[in-house]
Amino acid sequence: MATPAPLSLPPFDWDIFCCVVDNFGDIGVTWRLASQLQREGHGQVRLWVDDLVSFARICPGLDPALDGQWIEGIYVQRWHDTVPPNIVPARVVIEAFACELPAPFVQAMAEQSPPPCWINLEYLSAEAWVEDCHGLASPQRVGKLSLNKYFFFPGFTPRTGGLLCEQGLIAAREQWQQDEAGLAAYWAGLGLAPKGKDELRISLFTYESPALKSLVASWCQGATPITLLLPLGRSLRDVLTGAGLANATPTAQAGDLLHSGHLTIKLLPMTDQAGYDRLLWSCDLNLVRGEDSFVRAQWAARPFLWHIYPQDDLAHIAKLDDFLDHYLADLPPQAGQWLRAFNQALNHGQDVRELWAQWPQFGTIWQQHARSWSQKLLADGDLVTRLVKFLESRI
Ligand code: TRH
Repeated sequence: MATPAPLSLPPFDWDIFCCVVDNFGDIGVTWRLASQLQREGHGQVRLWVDDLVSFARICPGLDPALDGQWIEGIYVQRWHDTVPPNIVPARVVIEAFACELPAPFVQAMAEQSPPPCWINLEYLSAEAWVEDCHGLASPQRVGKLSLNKYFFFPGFTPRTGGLLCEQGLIAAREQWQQDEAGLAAYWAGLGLAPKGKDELRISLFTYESPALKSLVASWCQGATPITLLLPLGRSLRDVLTGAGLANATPTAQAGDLLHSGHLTIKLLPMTDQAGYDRLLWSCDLNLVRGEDSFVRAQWAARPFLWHIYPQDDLAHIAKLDDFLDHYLADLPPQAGQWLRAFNQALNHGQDVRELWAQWPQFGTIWQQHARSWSQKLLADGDLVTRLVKFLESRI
C-alpha cells in the first residue's frame, strides 16, 4: 500500500528520473533498479515518474492520485514540469534513457558541494560500439558552473554495465522450478491443472505481428497439447485471429479460458513484476519484447523468442542480430541457424509454421543452452554491482 509523503523527507542517496515514452519498459527498468538499490542496502531512493497510471499497472500498490508516496521503501515522486522548491538532489542522479532533467534540478545539482554524480542510464544493446561508449564522461555547462554526465550502458560483455539482476533471484528461480507441488499450486491458482507429460506451457507478451497468427495456427493444428498464458495486451487480436477466435477479441477478459484444436488459451491480468517473473519461470517457452521482459526471460533459463521494440529505420533488426551473435555463439550451427531464422521471422512478421515444426528437433538443446546462457551472463557481475563500483571511483 502507498503511504502519502510526510512533510519532511530524508536526504536521498539516489534520484532516478523516468519518463514513460510508451508501454511499460521505461518504468519497468527504473522500478527494478530502484527496488534493487533499496533492498540491497545502497541507500534511500527517490524515483521521479511522469506517468503514474502506467506505473500502477505493474505496481498495484501505487496510488496514481498522489504527488509523493512511499512504496516498498522507495519514495515515488510525480514528475511535473516544475520541481518542489528548495529541492536537494541526491548523491547520485540517474536520468534513464536520456530523459531530460528539469532545468531547476540541474541548477541545484551544479550548486551542490560536492555535486552529485550524474549518470545517463542508456537502453540495452548488444552492439559492439557500446563497449567504447560505456563510462564516458560528457561535460555539461550549467550557467558558469560545469558538471560531468557519465554514460552507463547495460550490456552483455565485461566491458559494459551488465544486466539488472537482484541478489538471490537465481536461487529463488531454481527453487521454484524444482518445486513440483509449488508449481501445481501455481497452476491451480490460475485455474489450470498441473502440466501434462507431453504438454507445453508458453507465455506470450509481444507487440502486434502477423507472425503470431501463423504461430498460433500451428499450435492449434499440431499434435502437442499447448497451453498459452497470455497477459492481456497488444498481441491479443493476432493471437485470437490465429486461433480462429477473432470474434472473441472485443469481449475477452482476464480469466477467460479459450480452446481451439490442441491449443488452450488462458487470458491473464497484468501482475506486478515478481508475478511476471514467476510466469516466465513456469513456462517451457516465453515470447517476450522490449528490454525488461527480454532480460527477465534470460534469467528464467528457459527458451525465449525476442520481439524487439520496432524502430522506424529498422535499426532494431541490426540490434537483434547483434544480440543473436552473442546468444547463439555456443550452439551447434544448425540449431543456431534455426533460432536466428525464427527470431528474424517473428520480427519481420513472416509465416513461422515451418520454423515451429522444428521445435521437436531443437527444443531440448535450446533448453540446455538457456540454462548455461543465464549463468554465463552473470559471471562478471550484475548491473547494480558494476554501477556501485563505477561510482566508487567518482564520488
Ligand atoms: O512494455 P515494453 O514494450 O516497453 C518498452 C517501452 O516501449 C520503451 O519505450 C522501449 O524503449 C522499450 O520497451 C525497449 O517492454 P518491456 O521492456 O519488456 O517492459 C514490460 C514491463 O512490464 C517489464 O518490466 C515487465 C512488466 N510486466 C509486469 O510487471 N507484469 C506483467 O504482467 C507483464 C506482462 C509485464
